[in-house]
Amino acid sequence: NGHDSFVVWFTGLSGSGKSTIANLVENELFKKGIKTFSLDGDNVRKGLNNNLGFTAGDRQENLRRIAEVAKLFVESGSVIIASFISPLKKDRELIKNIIGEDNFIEVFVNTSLAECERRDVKGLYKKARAGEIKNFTGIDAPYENPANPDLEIKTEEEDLEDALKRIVLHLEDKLKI
Ligand code: GGZ
Repeated sequence: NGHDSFVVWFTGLSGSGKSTIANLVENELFKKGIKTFSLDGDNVRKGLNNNLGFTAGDRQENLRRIAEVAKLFVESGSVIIASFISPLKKDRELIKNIIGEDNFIEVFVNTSLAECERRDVKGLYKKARAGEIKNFTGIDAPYENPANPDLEIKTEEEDLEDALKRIVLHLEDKLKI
């Protein structure tokens, strides 16, 4: 049962590398003639969800709306690449139920908190440690590791190119190409 529209959902800590990997995947699919559309904090939290913050309730509503939007895109025939921390199991279950299990590919970008904090690309961990940002995932808000992701990328152990190949192979299988 081949699919030509589905959602690839990247979950992982802030700074884990979700967006970097998502962009590479999008580029690879583009080369194969598959047009994708990306959803991430940059285009969603500034617009559709600009009334939401980072409490547990706001995150759930953020993710619920994104899942509903992704579902609409899937109905229109698109491949969606979504990159959100999506820290809680129950919220990821909700997302999967909205989108539909058959159309949902969960990719866990597993970078340890220690490594994300060491990289601290945007300086957010430093601010969270200083108490300047509250409810920061990994510091004073939880991240629950996915138990059974479709794919898991350990960025500290696996070469980025190898990880990319693994994801693309999985998607090619799904796309029957
Ligand atoms: C986590 C936060 C927070 C708090 C601002 N906790 O690395 P970034 O900057 O660019 O990506 C993070 C983004 C997380 O938004 P999501 O919509 O992916 O989160 S969730 O799925 O939990 O709804 C980070 C920034 O927003 N950011 N404050 N307190 N990340």
